Amino acid sequence: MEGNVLITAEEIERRVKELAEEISRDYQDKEPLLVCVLKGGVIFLADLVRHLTIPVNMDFMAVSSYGQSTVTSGQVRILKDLDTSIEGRHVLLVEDIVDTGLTLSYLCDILLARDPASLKVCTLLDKAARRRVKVPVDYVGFEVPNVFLVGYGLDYRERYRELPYIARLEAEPEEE
Ligand code: PRP
Ligand code: 7HP
Repeated sequence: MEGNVLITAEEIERRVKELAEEISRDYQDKEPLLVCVLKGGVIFLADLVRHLTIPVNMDFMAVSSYGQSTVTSGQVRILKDLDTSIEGRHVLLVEDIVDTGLTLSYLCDILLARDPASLKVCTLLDKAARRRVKVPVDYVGFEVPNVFLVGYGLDYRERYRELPYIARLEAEPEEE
């Protein structure tokens, strides 16, 4: 995969630090709840929080839209809900990638119905060319082209999440 690197580990680290500085400024004295979307978002969250200079809480949600495929089914299922109530909380949703926007749109609807004090979205990668629904994204690490990516949390059939960089998947598979 090393020949297909799109974003290096050093570039990711630099950008994650910048995002953390921005978030720390914006959420001063708000003790936000960072909601991470498993599994892909976990690597980004883990690096992001270690550069924050404010206290935060964390909780996790798991949803599934892609299954074993590289194309979205358009259907989102909750596999694991939050442990905590978000009513009155400043919630920051942390994602690895926004692609069609279907997952995020569904998640925002669910979370907004629970009356948070605010809801914002932070994504490491934004594949805007593939967007099918309009979704608000407040913090973006990198805009990425319309190719299938792996690494730094992103998988293809549960592989490659552990790569420290983001790469284009070699021999992109046929759509299923
Ligand atoms: C990926 C990613 C986002 C979603 C984005 O999750 O982490 O949650 O797809 O795609 P969309 O904007 O087209 O909805 P996936 O369902 O692959 O689960 P994973 O994080 O466990 O790999
Ligand atoms: C989901 C996803 N997972 C891995 N690589 C990509 O490029 C992706 N887009 N949406």
